[in-house]
Amino acid sequence: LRILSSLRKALSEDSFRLVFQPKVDLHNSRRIVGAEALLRWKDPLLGEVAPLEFVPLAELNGLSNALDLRVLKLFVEQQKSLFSRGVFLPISVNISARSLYAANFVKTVISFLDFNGIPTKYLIMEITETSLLRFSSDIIERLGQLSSAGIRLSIDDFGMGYASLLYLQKMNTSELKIDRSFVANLGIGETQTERIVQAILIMGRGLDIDVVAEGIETETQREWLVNNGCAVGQGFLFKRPQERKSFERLLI
Ligand code: G
Ligand code: G
Ligand code: MN
Ligand code: NA
Repeated sequence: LRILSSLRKALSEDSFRLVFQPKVDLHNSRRIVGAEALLRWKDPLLGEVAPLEFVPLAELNGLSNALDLRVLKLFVEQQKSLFSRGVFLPISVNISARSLYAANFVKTVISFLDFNGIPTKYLIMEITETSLLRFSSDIIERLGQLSSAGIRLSIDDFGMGYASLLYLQKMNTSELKIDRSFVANLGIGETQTERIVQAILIMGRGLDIDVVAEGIETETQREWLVNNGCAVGQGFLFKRPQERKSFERLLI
């Protein structure tokens, strides 16, 4: 309860920030091809609160829209700062599926980007696959509107849910992110996991959807992924999520 009232208060203040985990070319991991923005909240009283705590709390209390708009605002600030230095990089944000329940969310996002001069192709929205389970055709249509506007859609934690391939196509999904629980078991003789990941990579090629591996922690995993045709990944092997300043130093 105390967290909830602090969260309500925080949404009207400035105690949120984004950190950025680079997405890299798995053939040449010094090459940064994008980044995932991850929300951090430092409350004056509670200290650092983990997103695994406050994101579900926000969702249960009708605050996910406010939270997502806050994230988009921080995203825009970061992109403006990078653009002004000649760096143009697609950045992914995590969006709560619940935000899409609000009919005006799509319009709000598109006009907010437009107002701030951020071309839509520099925004990737990540939505978890498990949240897609509860999706109605309305929501799929809204996701389709986002992609029609040029915003790229990414299915996070792919492999953990049961996303319909039909939905993936209808929404015009750009990217699938292989859940890190799969990646953790690559290259160590776990043939079942390896076959699943191979199937995801083949499907991605067939449907023209980029496949990104997350949670890469070892060189063995990177090598396996490269040998099986996965071009992009992120994980502690390359970079941990970076504070804004150090993220910018990697790019400029
Ligand atoms: O960054 P960290 O590993 O602590 O993230 C934990 C979880 O919180 C991840 O699953 C991530 O998707 C989620 N998360 C991080 N930032 C955001 C955000 O800005 N919005 C939402 N909805 N979830 C986030
Ligand atoms: O669910 P989502 O993919 O949004 O989760 C992002 C979270 O994963 C971030 O909190 C980030 O800190 C974490 N993460 C990123 N790379 C790695 C990694 O290589 N290993 C582990 N264990 N966690 C990672
Ligand atoms: Mn994510
Ligand atoms: Na994930």
